[in-house]
Amino acid sequence: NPVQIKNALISVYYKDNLEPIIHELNRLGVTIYSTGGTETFIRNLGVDVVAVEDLTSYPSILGGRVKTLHPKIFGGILARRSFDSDEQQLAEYQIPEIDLVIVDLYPFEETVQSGAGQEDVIEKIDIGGISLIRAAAKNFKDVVIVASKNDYGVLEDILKTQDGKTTIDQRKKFAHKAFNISSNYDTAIFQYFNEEDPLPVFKQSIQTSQTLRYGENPHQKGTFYGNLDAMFTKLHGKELSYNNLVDVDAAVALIDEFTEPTIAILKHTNACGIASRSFIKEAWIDALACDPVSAFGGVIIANDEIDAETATEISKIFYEVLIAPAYTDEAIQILQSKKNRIILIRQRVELPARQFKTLLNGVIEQDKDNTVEGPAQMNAVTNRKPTEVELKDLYFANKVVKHTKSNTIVFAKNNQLMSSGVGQTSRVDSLRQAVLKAHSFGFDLNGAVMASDAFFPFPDCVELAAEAGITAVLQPGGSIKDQDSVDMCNEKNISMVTTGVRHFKH
Ligand code: 93A
Repeated sequence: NPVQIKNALISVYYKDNLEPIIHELNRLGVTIYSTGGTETFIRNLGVDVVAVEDLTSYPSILGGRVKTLHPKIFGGILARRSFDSDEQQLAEYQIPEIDLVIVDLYPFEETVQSGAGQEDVIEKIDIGGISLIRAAAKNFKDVVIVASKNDYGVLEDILKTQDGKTTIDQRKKFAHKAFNISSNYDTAIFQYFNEEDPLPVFKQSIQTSQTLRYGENPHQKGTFYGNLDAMFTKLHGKELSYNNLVDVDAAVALIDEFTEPTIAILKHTNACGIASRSFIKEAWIDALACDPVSAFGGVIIANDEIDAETATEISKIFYEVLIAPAYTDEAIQILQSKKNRIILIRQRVELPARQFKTLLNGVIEQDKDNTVEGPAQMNAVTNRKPTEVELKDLYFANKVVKHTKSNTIVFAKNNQLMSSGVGQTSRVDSLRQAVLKAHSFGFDLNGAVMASDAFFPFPDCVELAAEAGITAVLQPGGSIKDQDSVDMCNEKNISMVTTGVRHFKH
């Protein structure tokens, strides 16, 4: 049911870009009601405007704190056009139906960020404007609400192409945006007063949010709280989904462990391929070789510039998201020629040091696992000590194991992931899975190394690993049966280091 706009109420803080809308409304013969500064702005454009004071027969009082808060305004916005009783009351009290509301709120956040004092900040808590937004959005069946200067363009288009008529879908969409704006606005006010919050980083990050297409599955609603624009510049593709975000988070954490040119491919937060090489193209080729089947539809992350040659190679497979610190112009051209892929440039920003998860009737929070083991933690416990080459691979494998779902076993060789067993309910199952996977993709595990995220409860893991060709093992240690595993290594003449640091990832 298209609704024709006949009366509009306009009250905006920033007047820029309003002019074309005023001219359109004027062309359509719409009566415009407006508040002080906005009214002057419109009058100066040579367009007729009715002051809200003339409608309410009340002046703006208390230095502007009360200007639109009046039944003659709110009645005209909230009246249900399909209710005879509402219509009768409008007539009785001589209230005009207002079917378009344009509001741009007092800039509360900007004022806080400018370092203004409390008195100035308090004055920027918009009361009338936020009420206008809520009222108009509530009555979206009959009213159009434009709640931010960012939407003037959309409104202008509608006015131009639909001659002042709007559809219910359009009005509902505006209402949806309006409630997003009002909830963000109130969150910002809450955060300003919330002095006891011990989590300043999150306090900031939840001030902006974006509704996701859906949550983990299409029947689940989802929202991201935070400012993705501060972390990524999107060169191409649709919006990141809930699952993309989860994977991108895992990808960023993983890649930051590596300094030499490295590419990782992730599926469901686990690396299904990763390699460090002298050149990024080689890193890609060897990361993909690990498991080209799982790589399909994955999230790819690089820690070095993507050049044209690498872009050509990457474009041969279907992926969901590609993240890199930079791309050559030619690489961008190549990558953008493929549809349905999200391409992001990552900016380095400081990330929160703590993480949260809701569970039961509360929330748990903890420090992020920011520990990386160095030479001081590498404690060789077997007769045979790891060689230089094995030690290098153990460092590599340990970084991957840290970012893989428990229980996990990682096999690596020459700075390349061979395979991993992820998220199994027993460690020995993870190991079997890793052996099977490595063989199915043609890897020879002879001379490869193994890392485990937690200790071996029994010697079976090292026994099977040695039989598969593994020559060096890394694990935190700490089992009462540690010695059994050490003895097994000695029997098989392989080396083992314990680090004392467990890397569970549930
Ligand atoms: O101080 S208020 O909360 N009281 C009100 O009744 C009211 N009505 C609109 N602020 C109010 N507004 C806000 O005034 C609008 O949200 C807008 O930001 C601003 C526009 O004022 P002017 O037209 O005088 O420049």
